[in-house]
Amino acid sequence: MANYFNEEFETLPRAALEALQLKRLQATVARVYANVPFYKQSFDAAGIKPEDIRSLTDLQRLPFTTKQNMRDSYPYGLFAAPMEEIVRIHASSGTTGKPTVVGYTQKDIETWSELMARSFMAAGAHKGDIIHNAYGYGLFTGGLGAHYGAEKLGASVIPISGGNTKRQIMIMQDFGSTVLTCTPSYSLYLAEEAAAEGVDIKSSKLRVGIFGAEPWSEAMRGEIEANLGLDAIDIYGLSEIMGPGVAIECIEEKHGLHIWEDHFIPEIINPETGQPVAEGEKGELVITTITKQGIPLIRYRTRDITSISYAPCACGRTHGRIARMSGRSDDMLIIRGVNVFPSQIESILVRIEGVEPHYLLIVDRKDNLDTLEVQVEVDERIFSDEIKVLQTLARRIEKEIKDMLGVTCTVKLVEPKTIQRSEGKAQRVRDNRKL
Ligand code: DLL
Repeated sequence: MANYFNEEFETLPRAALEALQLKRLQATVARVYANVPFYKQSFDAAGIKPEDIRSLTDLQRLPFTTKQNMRDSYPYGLFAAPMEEIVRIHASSGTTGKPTVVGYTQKDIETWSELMARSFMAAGAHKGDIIHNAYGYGLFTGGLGAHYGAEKLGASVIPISGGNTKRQIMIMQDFGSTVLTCTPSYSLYLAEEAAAEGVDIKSSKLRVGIFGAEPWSEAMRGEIEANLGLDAIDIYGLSEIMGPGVAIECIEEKHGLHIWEDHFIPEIINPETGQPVAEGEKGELVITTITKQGIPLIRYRTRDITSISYAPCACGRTHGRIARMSGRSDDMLIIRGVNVFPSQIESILVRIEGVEPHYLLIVDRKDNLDTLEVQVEVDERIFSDEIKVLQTLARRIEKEIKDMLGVTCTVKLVEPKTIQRSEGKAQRVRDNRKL
């Protein structure tokens, strides 16, 4: 028998769950129509009124919401609650210079904490655990999201955040951490550093790892479990929808991530046509939030590729399961847990004198850490300059990218016309990571 944080809601029979979804959807649609001019305009343009939503399938009549829509209403335009009600603001990467901003009311923070607490329980964590939270604290939702959830669960949380790996290893051993939360790639890096320090992390008290915020694979799960000696659980989420804890695997099955359907309605669509695909078929995940107050989103295009299954699960939870994310329908990269769009790098490059708009991003993974090389053409004049001038320019670009995007890279300046031109869509990225 599984351990639930909220047994009633986690195991609601599907008919009751769907009835609850419809009620909450109707309330959300009415609220955004009344409070957010963007939704009023887009529903009016589609010729649909809140009263027209009479069944869950009517949801499909509503227009999608995209990251671009969020960008157009930067920073607070899509908020449905007055600023006095907003107690927290987070942000994630936008496609160009400006981030995507989200706001939470007190109630939103409570909901998020509960969903993270549920996620912890589903992953096999419980009160009494010592949770080593190495997700970054800050505008990124990982750190604080897991933190509040761990407290709600009643566990002891160590707010270690990211970085300073040697210290992490010491603290983990000395404090007796039983649960590790971080990106999957960082867990492997931790294991490797521990080994280099002569620490046998496998014989530590760690029992469960809750890993997400970037794509990983079954092969990586095997490697993490072998190197760290724990159960590795996949957790999914995105800032726009809430942060971590939108969906999680249960430890009983480790097969698909339960998406908390009493708060979110998932759809899987064909990213080209926008039409729903059949159960079990791959497509883009679209999520509608049905309890959020700060920034409810209707049919948000996550760009993440997965499939969904409503088959009963051994853990007893009735919420559908999404498959491990298998890619994205856009060009967003996740480099050491930081979301990066090539267009963001481009917008930095084009502002720099002497730099041509021809570039290539080479992503790799060395010793379990992501690396990014930015190759960019410079004009003839600069290229024939002294090496020192070129080096100074390269360092300057690296710094601007680090300052603006938070990602470390090496910049390689190349001769004009050396980056391959393409006849169709430019190939800006070479991702050599094998997950
Ligand atoms: O990454 C929230 C999060 C924090 C999730 C901690 C899990 C753990 P964002 O920074 O907005 O939010 O990035 C969201 O990251 O659309 C996916 O492309 C990717 N992503 C998140 N979790 C997974 C996962 C957080 N388990 C974007 N597998 C999403 C694959 C994931 N990709």
